[in-house]
Amino acid sequence: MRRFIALLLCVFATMALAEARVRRYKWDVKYEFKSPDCYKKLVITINGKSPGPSILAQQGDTVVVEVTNGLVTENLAIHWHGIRQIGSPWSDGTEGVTQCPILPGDTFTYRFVVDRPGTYLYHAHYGMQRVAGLYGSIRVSPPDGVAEPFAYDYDRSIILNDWYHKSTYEQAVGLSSNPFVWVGEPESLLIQGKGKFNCSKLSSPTLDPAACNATSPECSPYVLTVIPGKTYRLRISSLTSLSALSFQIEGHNMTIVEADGHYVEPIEVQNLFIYSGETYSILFKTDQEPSRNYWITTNIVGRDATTKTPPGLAVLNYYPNHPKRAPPTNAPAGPIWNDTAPRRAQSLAIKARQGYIHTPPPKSDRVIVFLNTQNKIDGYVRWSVNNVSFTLPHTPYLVALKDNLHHVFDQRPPPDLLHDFKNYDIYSVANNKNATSSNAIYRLKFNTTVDIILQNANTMTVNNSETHPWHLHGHDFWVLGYGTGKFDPDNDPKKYNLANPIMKNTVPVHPYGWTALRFVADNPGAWLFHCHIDSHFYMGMGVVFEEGVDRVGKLPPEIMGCGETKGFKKP
Ligand SMILES: *[C@@H]1O[C@H](CO)[C@@H](O)[C@H](O)[C@H]1NC(C)=O
Ligand SMILES: *[C@@H]1O[C@H](CO)[C@@H](O)[C@H](O)[C@H]1NC(C)=O
Ligand SMILES: *[C@@H]1O[C@H](CO)[C@@H](O)[C@H](O)[C@H]1NC(C)=O
Ligand SMILES: *[C@@H]1O[C@H](CO)[C@@H](O)[C@H](O)[C@H]1NC(C)=O
Ligand SMILES: *[C@@H]1O[C@H](CO)[C@@H](O)[C@H](O)[C@H]1NC(C)=O
Ligand SMILES: *[C@@H]1O[C@H](CO)[C@@H](O)[C@H](O)[C@H]1NC(C)=O
Ligand SMILES: *[C@@H]1O[C@H](CO)[C@@H](O)[C@H](O)[C@H]1NC(C)=O
Ligand SMILES: *[C@@H]1O[C@H](CO)[C@@H](O)[C@H](O)[C@H]1NC(C)=O
Ligand SMILES: [Cu+2]
Repeated sequence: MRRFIALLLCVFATMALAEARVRRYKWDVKYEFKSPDCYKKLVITINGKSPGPSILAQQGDTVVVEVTNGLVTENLAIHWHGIRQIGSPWSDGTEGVTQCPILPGDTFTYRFVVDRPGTYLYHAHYGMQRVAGLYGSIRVSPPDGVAEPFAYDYDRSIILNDWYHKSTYEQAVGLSSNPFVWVGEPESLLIQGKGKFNCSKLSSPTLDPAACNATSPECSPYVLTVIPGKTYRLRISSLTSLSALSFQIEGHNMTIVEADGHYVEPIEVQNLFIYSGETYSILFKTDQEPSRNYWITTNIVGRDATTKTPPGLAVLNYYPNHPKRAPPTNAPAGPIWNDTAPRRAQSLAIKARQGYIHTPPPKSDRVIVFLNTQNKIDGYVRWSVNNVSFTLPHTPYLVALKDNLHHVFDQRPPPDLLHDFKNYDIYSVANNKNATSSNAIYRLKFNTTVDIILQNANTMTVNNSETHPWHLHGHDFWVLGYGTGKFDPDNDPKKYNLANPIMKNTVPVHPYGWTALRFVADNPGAWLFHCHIDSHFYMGMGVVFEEGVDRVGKLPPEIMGCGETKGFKKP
């Protein structure tokens, strides 16, 4: 009897926990020598790992992450990518927008609710710190008893990344120097933190023979072991600092079923294109010849890296074959890097799944057209949006807005549309390369519907336009359409997909094209919207939206301590 009561209590306790669980994490962030692609360099780790620990939670849970900055000589901030931070805008982890940086030696606690099931990410959001390896995944499962619209036997996650041997500092200093020093193509591609750089390529022999060790277990390929005859859900995310990627599993087609936390009307692909900041779930069946292993491969698209960056390789290991046994074939080649047609086709094909469609408001209250250009300011190369290259103020916007510190950032609103947008030739290098830099922001009327048109254009190089993955903090947006060429404000909106648009938090604007988004400004706070290419954002490719800041609750003092914030950090 007593045992029965104990069992009952146990059951009740589990039920209560399932309702509103708190997931606590304690993270020590520090630099360590690591060799993720065989080349040894300083990498930022969380509890000794890069990628860091995965956050596993259920819809409605509260995630509490106590972060201690052990970087000694470097500030820190961590962003929870895809989590909207409803009611907790100060936990978005965007240094300069929602908080002061976490100083070396300090501990900061992020606390937020994961309100939707799906695949999300976290990564550093201070300067170009993400490049140094601080990133990981967040997996939110649906509530108990809520079924997903597809079935699978196993659930796995991988993050794709590009990897540089230059430090974050070398990259950042080069980008902000005159003459400009571009970061170049990455040395390798990592699949779940593992890649392979050809050590023989090092031009000068290093004094330390361990500096690049081709047999280091740290850079043995990532192995995904599978059981034949099963269906796998594979969550694939990209946190590249520059590269757009293609992803293939040799001999296996993939069915896309989720994008950025939203169910997708299933589409079968042999190749998945993925941009920095995006997450996808695909299903694949282990229905191929089981006596061998297969390649999993990722390649750079959109930039000519063919002679510079080798493909990223991992192994699909059919149990019980040996996980180290190399597949008997060559890895499948990636798609042609400069063929944008299949990439546009994938973007257009992704629609919300029937039965899971959130219908967008039929009309918007405001339309903002963002012309993406590369410019020079006083001789320095920058990226601009509507001729404004973004800079962060010393006082985070959230604090400045809430405390009415009007003097800490430019109060003049940046333009919704360039006055000469109609005449702007997106195919030629702009005659006037000058732009202005500013920390001005877009203030949105609370609860209004806003359309954003991302308009791509030529860079400062003749016949060149790049792909930019734009990421919005604090919201998901509807993707209403993609187009080639110049956006036509009179006719293109008539072609918007208002029936079953996918909702996302990151979306590409393709070369010489446009992408139209819609969102409702109903999340009080200050939210960054930026190109997810680290170097592009660092060079000014971003904007900030404010909405309903008067509705934001009392700011926690822990986010203060820089610029003109009045609060002090707790002792
Ligand atoms: C590694 O680089 C060396 C020197 O460039 C080259 O000879 C060799 O073929 C490369 N190995 C591989 C596996 O690419
Ligand atoms: C390279 O790594 C292997 C495997 O860990 C190790 O046995 C070897 O000593 C390393 N070589 C050097 C030069 O450190
Ligand atoms: C994958 O799909 C292609 C068509 O898109 C088809 O030709 C091929 O047979 C499929 N492969 C497998 C393993 O199902
Ligand atoms: C890709 O680039 C090659 C030259 O590098 C060119 O011959 C080819 O026409 C280009 N293809 C596309 C689709 O632009
Ligand atoms: C561009 O900026 C430079 C430096 O501020 C200035 O000297 C030059 O006149 C500007 N050019 C144009 C076309 O505005
Ligand atoms: C961009 O800014 C420069 C300098 O502020 C200005 O002269 C130019 O007219 C602007 N260009 C456009 C397209 O608005
Ligand atoms: C936001 O707007 C919607 C539709 O116009 C309305 O139903 C809702 O009450 C508004 N919410 C707030 C908080 O004002
Ligand atoms: C740029 O593209 C145009 C049109 O395709 C072509 O006529 C021109 O020769 C190209 N210029 C260069 C420098 O490649
Ligand atoms: Cu960009």
